[in-house]
Amino acid sequence: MAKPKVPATATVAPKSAKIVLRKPPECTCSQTGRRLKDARLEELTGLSQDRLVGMYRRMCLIREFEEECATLYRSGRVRGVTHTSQGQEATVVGTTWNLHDDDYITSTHRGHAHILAKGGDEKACMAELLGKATGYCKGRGGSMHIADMSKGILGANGIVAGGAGIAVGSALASQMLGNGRITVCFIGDGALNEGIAHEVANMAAIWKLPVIFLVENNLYGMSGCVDDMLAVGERGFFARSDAYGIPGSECDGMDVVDVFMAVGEAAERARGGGGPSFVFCHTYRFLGHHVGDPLTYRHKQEPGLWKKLDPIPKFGELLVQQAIATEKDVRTWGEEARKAIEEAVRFAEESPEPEPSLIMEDVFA
Ligand SMILES: Cc1ncc(C[n+]2csc(CCOP(=O)(O)OP(=O)(O)O)c2C)c(N)n1
Ligand SMILES: [Mg+2]
Repeated sequence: MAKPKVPATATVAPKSAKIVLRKPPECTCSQTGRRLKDARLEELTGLSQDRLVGMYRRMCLIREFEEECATLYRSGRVRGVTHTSQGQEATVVGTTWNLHDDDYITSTHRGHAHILAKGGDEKACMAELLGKATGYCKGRGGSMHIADMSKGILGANGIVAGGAGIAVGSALASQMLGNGRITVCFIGDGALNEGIAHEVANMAAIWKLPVIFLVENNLYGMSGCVDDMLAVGERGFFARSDAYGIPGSECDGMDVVDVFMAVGEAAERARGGGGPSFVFCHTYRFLGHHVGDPLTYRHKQEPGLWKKLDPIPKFGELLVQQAIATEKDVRTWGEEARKAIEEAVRFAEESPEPEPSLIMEDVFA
């Protein structure tokens, strides 16, 4: 019997697919540039210079982690499938910088950045990717199963939109306990179309739960473009949030300050008993769906256009313009991030393999 023809990877576009060049939005929704004309960054954000610098350094750490992860995967040292998020750092860090240590996040299959941005440990993450006993899941879970309850990180998730159910459960628990903690649910543009996303958005709205649905609109869910996959189209997103009765806002996901401000409003609403919010961030993944994605569905010129908006140099320049840092500081912080990740790789590589006799440990079902 002839073998069925299957594509080498699920992200290969059919030959008939129309490839559209998706430019960054001409008229950006960012409010930050306008507001910054008359204000200092510290006044606008309420963040100290140290916290602003911390934002920049965390974005650098995440970028270096992801670059290293892709290298390790290509050399065969990380196995399985690896999803990286170069380009999305501002969306993630701008969000978590609004959170307290005891607030919660739920993550996705593209979760390294979420975990590191909520204070996760890069060494334990790297060791997990390399399957070592010192990893977050003792080397048994890999990148899509990292959680750290001590940091409010309720877990990465290989089930698209699976985190949404956990996030709403977490927000319900916080409401019942009256502990004042809020939960951010990171969710992709593609994941918005999963059944559970509709179900829990409705629950969050009727119970006024302290949860923020942070939509990372990176334009694609695997090879499917958001405009083809969202019946109301990318611009119709507000029709969706209105339909749930949940306030929605959008922001420039390539601008960490803009994200910080938009999520700040949503966090204030959640902390004040005002219930859930949707924040729709326009961002982009510079690489493919996973490392090794042949990218046949995306116009070749597209990443180059978006890379001009790279959130890391952009924020570095802003810190220099505002005299919060010198160009040398910015370079040094980048180098320090690289060294921290080199150190994490060294730690992971020198760590022991999991002990085979412990294979049944932590197995509950
Ligand atoms: C329930 C479920 N359906 C399908 C998949 C396969 N899958 C993995 S990632 C993905 C796309 C998700 O797209 P999006 O939510 O936009 O996240 P992004 O990859 O862009 O970060 C799909 C369909 C899955 N893992 N789980
Ligand atoms: Mg997506």
